[in-house]
Amino acid sequence: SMQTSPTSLSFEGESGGSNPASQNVVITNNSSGTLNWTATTANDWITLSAVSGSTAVSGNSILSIGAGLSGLSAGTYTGHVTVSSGTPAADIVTINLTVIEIPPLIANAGDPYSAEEGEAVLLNGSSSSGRIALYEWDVDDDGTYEYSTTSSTQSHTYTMDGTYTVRLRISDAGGSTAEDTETATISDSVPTADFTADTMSGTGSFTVIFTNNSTGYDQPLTYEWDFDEDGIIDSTFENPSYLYTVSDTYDVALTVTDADGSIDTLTITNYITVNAGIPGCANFPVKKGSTLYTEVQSAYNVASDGETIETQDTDIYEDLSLSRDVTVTMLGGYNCDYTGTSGTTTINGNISITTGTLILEGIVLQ
Ligand SMILES: [Ca+2]
Ligand SMILES: [Ca+2]
Ligand SMILES: [Ca+2]
Ligand SMILES: [Ca+2]
Repeated sequence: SMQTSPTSLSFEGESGGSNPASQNVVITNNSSGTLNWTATTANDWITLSAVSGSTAVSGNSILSIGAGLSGLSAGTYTGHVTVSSGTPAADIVTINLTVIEIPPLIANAGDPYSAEEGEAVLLNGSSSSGRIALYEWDVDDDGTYEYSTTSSTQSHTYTMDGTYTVRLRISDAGGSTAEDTETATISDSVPTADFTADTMSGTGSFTVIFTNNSTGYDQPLTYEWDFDEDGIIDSTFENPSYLYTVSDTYDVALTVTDADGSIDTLTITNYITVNAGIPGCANFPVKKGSTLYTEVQSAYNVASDGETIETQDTDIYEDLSLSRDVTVTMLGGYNCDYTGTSGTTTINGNISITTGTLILEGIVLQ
């Protein structure tokens, strides 16, 4: 007798797509003579590798069965293959075919995008549908696609503010395409003003060195400093220094402007405190000849060889750089009007001498 196995096969494919792989049935000869068989089907979408064959005693033959999708719309189909050996018994192989509708190719470039220049935007084409093989993004709709990817999302960073049209083009494996556009609104970045000072309080007169810590995307930044809260700009340097001479507390304000005109201002109230030198004294703790100075360095710079610099009985916060070929005497501890001495002067700071001579009396170096 003859045996055909299996007795049913199932196929699946996409409408208009490529045919599914063929599957085999095995025809086994269990009789005592050569088996001559025929294979027939009434279904024109079923293909057979052979319509007849001979199978030796105890041997078997392979019949390959396929399903052709051409012309078939989406749905389920059932057909049959009849394997007959001429004897009354015939084997029936049931063929099941499911044809899936291919979803149409529809591009969706996502929802409106918004970000600040310099920030990454995640372009999202995941709401597109169809058998998508490729996503291409033209981030500024100039006809040149910046990205080509199999992923439905793509990160992009706009370097300039503005309103852009983003175009998504999707393709399937067969080369069909669909497109969609979306708007990307990219805002201008604003700088952040920030600064510190090397010292925030002192006595008499002293110099404060300010350090800019502002940040901004639109470089370069420009700087406007007001050290004494009078509304008048005192410096446009990035890291300026300022000599305070009048006892008071001072707000310090830094306004930064970025390359395309965005502005930020930081005002730190009561940032710098200047304490009076000797109570009741004007803040001129240094005197040379008949001239009063707020700083030792200023007096030294114009001192002649053999001259004397007088300083008041107070703390002076100052670094000194002595590099002139002169011998200068510094006398400390003077009272308000320099009519006599009442103590010592304390110099808080570094003194470097590269040439010349400095003679100190009544001076304490901290
Ligand atoms: Ca482009
Ligand atoms: Ca900008
Ligand atoms: Ca800006
Ligand atoms: Ca000012």
